[in-house]
Amino acid sequence: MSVITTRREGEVLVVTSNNPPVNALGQAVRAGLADAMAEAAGDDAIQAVVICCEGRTFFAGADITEFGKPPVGPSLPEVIDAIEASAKPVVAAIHGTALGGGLEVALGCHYRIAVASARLGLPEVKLGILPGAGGTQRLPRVVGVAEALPMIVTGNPIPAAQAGKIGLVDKLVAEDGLAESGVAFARSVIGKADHPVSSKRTDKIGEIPSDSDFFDEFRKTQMRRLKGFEAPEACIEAVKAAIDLPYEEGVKKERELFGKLVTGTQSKALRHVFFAERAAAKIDGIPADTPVLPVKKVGILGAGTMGGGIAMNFLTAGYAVTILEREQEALDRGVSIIRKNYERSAAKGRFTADQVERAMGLLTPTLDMNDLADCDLVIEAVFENMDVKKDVFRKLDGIVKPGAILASNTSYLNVDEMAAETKRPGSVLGLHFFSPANVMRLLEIVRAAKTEPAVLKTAMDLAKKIGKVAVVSGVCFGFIGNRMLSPRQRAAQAMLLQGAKPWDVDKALTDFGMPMGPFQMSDLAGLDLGWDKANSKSETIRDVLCERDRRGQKTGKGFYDYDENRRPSPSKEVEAIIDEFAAKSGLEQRVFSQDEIRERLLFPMINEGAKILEEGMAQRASDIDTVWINGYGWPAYTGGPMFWADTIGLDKVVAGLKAHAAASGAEPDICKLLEDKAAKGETFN
Ligand code: 3H9
Repeated sequence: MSVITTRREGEVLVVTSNNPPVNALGQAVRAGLADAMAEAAGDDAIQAVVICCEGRTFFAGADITEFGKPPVGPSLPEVIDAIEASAKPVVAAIHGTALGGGLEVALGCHYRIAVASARLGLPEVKLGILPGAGGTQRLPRVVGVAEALPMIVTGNPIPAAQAGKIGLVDKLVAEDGLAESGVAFARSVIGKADHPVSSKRTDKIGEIPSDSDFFDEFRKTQMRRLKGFEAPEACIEAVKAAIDLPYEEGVKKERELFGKLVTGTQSKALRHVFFAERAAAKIDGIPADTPVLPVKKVGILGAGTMGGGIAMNFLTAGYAVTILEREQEALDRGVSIIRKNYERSAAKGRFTADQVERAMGLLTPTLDMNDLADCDLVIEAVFENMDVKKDVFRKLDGIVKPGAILASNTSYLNVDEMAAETKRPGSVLGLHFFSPANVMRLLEIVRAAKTEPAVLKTAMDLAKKIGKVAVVSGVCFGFIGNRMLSPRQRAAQAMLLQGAKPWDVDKALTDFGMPMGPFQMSDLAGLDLGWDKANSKSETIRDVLCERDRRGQKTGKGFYDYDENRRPSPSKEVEAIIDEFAAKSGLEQRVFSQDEIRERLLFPMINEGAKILEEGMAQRASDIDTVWINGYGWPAYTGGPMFWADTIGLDKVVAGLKAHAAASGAEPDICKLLEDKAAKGETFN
């Protein structure tokens, strides 16, 4: 059956798209829409057209899988121009999400109606491009620059009600019977003398001149978050063109900018990220009909920063949560921090007061482990020590109802050993949240040797419900993310002994786009994490820093000195300590270029990623990219560590690893998978 069908409702032609899963505007859909417009034009009995979609959503945009392939007409801009040029009014009837090219189709229509649950947006920027089918020119004309700019530059969609307020949607209609509402709306406008044409509107476009402070102010508030991304600035340029140029020339500018971005590395990388996140949700080796187990009530052990953050994820999503601590004081403190976090979010407008109370109303604090008996899932976030964890699992197994899932939030330890303490190893797995757990999007789901498929699938389903991007990892020390940190940390330390300064090392990574470098990260985490004061032998730089009470941000100094606003500056004292160690090491001192530092830090991570892949600890290379982008702030516009390695060439990575090893007089420890792929000219993704 054709993806586009038409039917007549009296004098109205109803054009319906049925292209699951998201009605992407692939070639067949575009051709079908063009044919439908021709049908409407050629039939005198037709006086109006309604465009709507079957399934879960209105058009969710251009078909991203077609990017990079030879174009097959009609193009989306041609189809939208044909809709807009129709002498008969065209109504877009929107449900689900009208995104990207989908919203551009709606903007080409003369009228837009939507159900209240619909959302509308131009998310192209998140794919490293900009709206390329007239969106940057039509949206500012329809809603004004002040509303259009943030939608185009941030890519965040807006709810239908807001779209109604700003004039993007003409009417909000009932959730049921959308096509019928479309027909009724179409009939109501048939007699009008003329119909609004987005590209010809001039009423709102002149409100903000292109040289006004508005753009600089906008850059100041928004662009820090978007640092390093090429597309946002191009979006601004396109919107300015909408103000300064006639429509046709503005469109030309938009297309020129689109063409440049879509063929660039950043867009390729961001498209990879889009598909990588979706691929990560697929679990290898489990039957398609594996059931999802019911989860209504969640137990959390530990009301500290981690436990509290984990609890918030479930509370926000509407799950009942019982949180357990050993002491009343710690429990009270944990609960009050959760409330404060919610209230802070409410103050920023992210929650209503009602939502805060609803979430807090779902929380039951307790000191008695027996209160976890009827939970469907219990996550422990207790002290990171195997004996403590084993004890917790033994106890939980005796208390929590049979069939319930028991999970550890460990960031390094062996989940198989914990599972072995229970009589239900099939129901045990790792759920590794990243701090702050209520904010960070990543969740590593650790698949233990005996974890049952249904338990894994349930965890993946829950992850989606609480808004996480989940990645499955096998059991290995540090799983995917933290395991790759270790070689980076070793490389950073080694460079200190050869003449590099902590701030030079960190800068190489922040310039690359990471939120912080290895030494800034150590200072944030605390240098005394795992440091044993009683047995300290002043053998490492860290020992000496800790002994001098330079334990990181919390003591006001670590590798850096910090002012009262926690702003770091290089420290003479640290430099002297490092010089002393460097002199003792007998290693030759030299200057490192920023390029070399970056390679020495990042190539060993790629090598470790390849080992993780070779051992089957990650299901696919793109999962590793997803972990690093969502858990550690690896710049998405490079596609993640493995995609980045592909773009620079695996042979170059191998050669770099060999050269770095030779320079330190060490044997290179290069993963065979990496070496083989490099030799064959292959890539990871
Ligand atoms: C654009 O429009 C450019 C134009 O301005 C200019 C052109 C000239 N194409 O996310 P889900 C697949 S750029 C192809 O899990 P949800 C997705 O890979 C586009 N495939 O569902 C997945 O496949 P699989 C601007 C797509 O319910 C399946 O659909 N638009 C596309 O959680 C289900 O996806 C966007 O950037 C696509 N456009 O969320 C919107 N979209 O089952 C991108 C999805 O094999 N899409 N797929 O893994 C989304 O944000 C979400 O998919 C959406 C649904 C919110 C719609």
